[in-house]
Amino acid sequence: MRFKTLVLGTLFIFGLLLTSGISYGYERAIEAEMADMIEEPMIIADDANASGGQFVWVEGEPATGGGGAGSVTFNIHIPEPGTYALWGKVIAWDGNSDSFWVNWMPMDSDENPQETNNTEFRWSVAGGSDWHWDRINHWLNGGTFDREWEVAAAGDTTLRIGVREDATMLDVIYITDNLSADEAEVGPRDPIPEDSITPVEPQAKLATTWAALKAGR
Ligand SMILES: [Ca+2]
Ligand SMILES: [Ca+2]
Repeated sequence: MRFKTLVLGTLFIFGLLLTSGISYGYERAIEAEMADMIEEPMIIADDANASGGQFVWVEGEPATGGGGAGSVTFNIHIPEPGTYALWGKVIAWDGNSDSFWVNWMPMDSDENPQETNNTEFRWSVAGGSDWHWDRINHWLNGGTFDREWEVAAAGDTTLRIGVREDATMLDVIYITDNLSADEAEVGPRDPIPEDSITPVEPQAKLATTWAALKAGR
């Protein structure tokens, strides 16, 4: 009886080791509208179908051209070194509203692709007029490939998503160390309370408060 318990216990511990050895299993979702910095003309807009009821974009008709100004920036603490992928929950109506610039520092160079046009940071967003998930890729001149980032040490990182074409919509960013290209296997998801250890106010509310304060002077 004791032997059987010992064997079962040992098997259980081996099982735990195997499971934890495959992957650290880090994942986190962040509302786009919760960005630490929103640079105009990128703005927060309402949509009942968006996670949290809000998303970010440069407002306008998708076929008007333009773009290249505005961004959202996220300060993200990564607790474990590892290799990470990013997914975005997006809407891209057409070929004139289906790209962003993405650089994640310190893994990427801290340049402004809106000025350098460095295709290394060009994200070709999968088309679709309903909210859908798209693995962040780089759209190089020779083809489009899923991106991954090697985080050498735990610590603070800065993710910047810059506007390339107006009207491309971003609802949620999902960070994972599951590098599968299969959406069903990765299971990108909307934020849950556990994602925000320190809850933050949406930027729109901060802006409203600030405007109200100024008006009240
Ligand atoms: Ca395009
Ligand atoms: Ca959202």
